[in-house]
Amino acid sequence: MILYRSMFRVFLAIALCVSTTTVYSEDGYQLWLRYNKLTDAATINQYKAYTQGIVLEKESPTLLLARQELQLALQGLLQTKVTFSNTFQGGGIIIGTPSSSGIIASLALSDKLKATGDEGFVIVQTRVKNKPCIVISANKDIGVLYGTFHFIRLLQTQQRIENIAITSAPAIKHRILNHWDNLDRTVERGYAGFSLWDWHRLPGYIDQRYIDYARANASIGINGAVLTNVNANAQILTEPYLKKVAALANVFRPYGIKVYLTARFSAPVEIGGLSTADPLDANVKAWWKKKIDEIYTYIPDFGGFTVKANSEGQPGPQNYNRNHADGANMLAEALAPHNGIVMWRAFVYSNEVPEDRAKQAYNEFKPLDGSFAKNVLVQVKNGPIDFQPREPFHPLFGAMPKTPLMMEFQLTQEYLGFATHLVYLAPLFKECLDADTYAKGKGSTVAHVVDGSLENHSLTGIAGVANIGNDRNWTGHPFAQANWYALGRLAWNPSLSSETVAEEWIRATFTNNEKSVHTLKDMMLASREVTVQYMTPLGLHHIMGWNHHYGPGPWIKDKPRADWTSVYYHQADENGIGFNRTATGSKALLQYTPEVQKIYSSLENCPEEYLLWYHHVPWNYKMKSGRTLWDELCHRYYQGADSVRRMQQQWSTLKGIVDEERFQQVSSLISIQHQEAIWWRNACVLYFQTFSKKDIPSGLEKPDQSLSYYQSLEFPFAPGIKPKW
Ligand code: BDP
Repeated sequence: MILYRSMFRVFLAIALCVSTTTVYSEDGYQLWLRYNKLTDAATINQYKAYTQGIVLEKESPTLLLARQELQLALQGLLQTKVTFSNTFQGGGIIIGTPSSSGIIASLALSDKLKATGDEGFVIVQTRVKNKPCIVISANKDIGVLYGTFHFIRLLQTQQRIENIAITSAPAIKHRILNHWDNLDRTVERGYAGFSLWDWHRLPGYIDQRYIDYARANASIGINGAVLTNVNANAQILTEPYLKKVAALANVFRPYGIKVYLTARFSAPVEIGGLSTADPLDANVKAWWKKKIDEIYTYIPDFGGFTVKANSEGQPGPQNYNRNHADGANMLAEALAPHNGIVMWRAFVYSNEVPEDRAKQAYNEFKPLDGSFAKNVLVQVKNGPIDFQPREPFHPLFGAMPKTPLMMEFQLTQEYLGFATHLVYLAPLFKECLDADTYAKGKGSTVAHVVDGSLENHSLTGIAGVANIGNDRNWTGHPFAQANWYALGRLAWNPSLSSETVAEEWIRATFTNNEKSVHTLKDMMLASREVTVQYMTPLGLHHIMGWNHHYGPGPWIKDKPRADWTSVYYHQADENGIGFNRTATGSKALLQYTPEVQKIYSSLENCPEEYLLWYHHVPWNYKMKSGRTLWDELCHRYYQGADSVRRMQQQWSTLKGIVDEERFQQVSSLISIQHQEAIWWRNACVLYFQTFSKKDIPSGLEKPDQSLSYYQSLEFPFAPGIKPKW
C-alpha cells in the first residue's frame, strides 16, 4: 500500500511533466530518481528495442522492488507502457538470481557471477530463445536491485546499451550514512530541517519518507544507516526505542540497508542501574551482552554500534583507566555471535594534553594496532583536525596495518557554508582517497587502506555524516544532494572520478542537455576549490565562527581550550602566519612516512595548498606567483569571492532549461553564497592585516565594513549547534 502511494506520486509527477510543454516546477524531492522523459529520439528508439516487458520469474520483497523500479523508470524515461510477467514471452529485460530464475540459471553466467559476491551484479545483453534481451542478475536479491538501479542510471544518462556487458561489485563492504540525529529530532550539524526519524510516532506510524530514503540509498549502494548522533543518548537502547528502531529496520530491510545505533559508553550506569561502565567489569560485560541479545530479538539483522568515546566530553573506557581497545572489544565480543560490528571512532583529543590536536588520535591509536577484536573497525575522519575545507589525509591511514580502518567523511557542510553554499565534495573525497600514504611503497593510497587491499582486510567500511533532514528536497541545497550521491558511488567504486560522478548526477537530476551538463559540471568541479579560497586558502584551517562554525571567526581566542580557538590554528603574528608542524615545530608531520614528510617538510617545496598547515611563513615570503605571502593571501581571498560571481553567471545560463522552482532556489542560494564569500574575504583580510601591517594590494576593492563590525556579528540561533545535555 505504502509503496503504491509512493509510486503513485512519482507517476503523478511524470504525468504532470509530460502533459505540459512549458518548463514545469520541481521541488527536488525525487532526487536523482526523476525518470522524466528522455529527449534524444535515437536513444529512446534504441532503448525501446529492449522494453517489451520485464520478466521476473519468482518474487521476493527485494526482487519485487527491482521490478517495480524498472517499470517505473522505463515508463517515465521512455513514456511507453511496460508490462511484466513471470514467464518469458520473447524479449525484454530478465531480472533475478540463478536460484530465482530458471532462465538465468540456464545462461552461462556463473563465472561472471562468482566475481560479484553478495552484493554485486552482472548486466548482459544476450539472446534467450533466440530473442535479444537484457539480463540483470546477481547471486543475491540485493545485487539484482543494485544492478537494476545501475541499469536505470545508464538509461537516465543516455548511455548505449546494445552489447552491454557489465560486472560490478562494491569495493567496500560497509557503506554507511551516519546520522547525527538526536531523539528530539534536532540534528547536530544538520542544515536541512529536522531529523527524518519521527521517534514520537514510531513504531506505529511509518512515514513515506522512510521508504523513499531507503530507495534513494539503495540506488547508490548505501547499505547501512547509523540512526543516532555520535554524541549519544542511552535512551535509544531502552525497550520502547528499540521497538521504534525495529520498525525502521523493517522498512529498510528489502532495500538492503541495515540499521546501526550509537552506543553511549555509560549506558550501563544511565539506564542499567550499575555503578560503573568499566569495560573489564564482569557486570558491565554481562549488561551489554544481555542488552545486545535483546536488540537482536527486535532486529535480527542489526548491524552494530558506532562509538564516540573519550572525545569532547563523551564517556569512555579511559574514565576507568582502560584503553580504546578494551572498550571496543567488550562491545565486539557481545556483538560477534550475531555478526554485528563495532565502528570505534578515532576522533579523540584529550582534555588535558597540550599537544598539537592534529597529533593526538595517532598518538592514542597507533600503539593499539593489533589489539582490536576481529569485528572492530576503527573509524577515522579523512583529516587529522575536523572536516576542514582542506586537510591532509589523516596520519593513521597506513599506520595501523593490523587494524581495518574505516573512512569517515562529512557530507553535511559544517565547515563549508552549511546548506547555503554550493560545494561539490567529491573532489575533497577523492583528494583524500587518492593520496599516497607510502605505507608499503608507492601506490599505497588511502583508498587501498580503506578498501582493505593494502593489508588484506576483508572487513572494510566508509561512512558519510549525513546531510539529510526533513526539508522537502532532503538536503537543503539542491546541489547538496550530489554529495550524498557521491558518497554512495565512491563507496561502491573509489576509483570513479569526481567528474564521472558529477555527470551522472547532473543528467539524472537536472538535464541531458549537453551544453548545460558541461556548464553544471564546470561549476561543481570548481566549487570546492573556490570555497577553500574564500574561507581557508593556502592551508589555513579552523577559523570559522565560534561553536556554530558559521562564517569567519579568525579572531576567536580565550575559550575553554586553546584548540577550540582560531588563533591556535593560524598562529598569525607580526612575523608571519601558519602552524609549524615540521620537525622544528609540533612534529605532526613526522607521523607520516618519510616519503610524505619529504613532500611537505621544506618551506620551498611544500605544495602551496598546504603551506600554512605545515609552516609558519613570513609575510614577505616570495610565493610561486612572485607575490609576497601577504599579497598572495589577499589575492586568493578575492579570487575565491570573484569565482562565486562566475558561478552565478554560469547558473543564469540554465534559465529555461532547469525547472523554474529549482532555478530560483539555486539562484538565491548562490547569491547568498556570494555575499558570504565577500564577508569571509573582508573579515579575514582585515583581521590578518592587523598582523601583517600591510596594505591590501592595489586593484583589489577595499572592504566596505570595518574589522570591528565583522567581529561584532553574532548568530545565537545558527542551526546545527550541539545540544547541551
Ligand atoms: C565536530 C562537530 C561536533 C561533533 C564532532 C564529532 O563540531 O558537533 O560532535 O565533530 O565528530 O565536527 O564527534
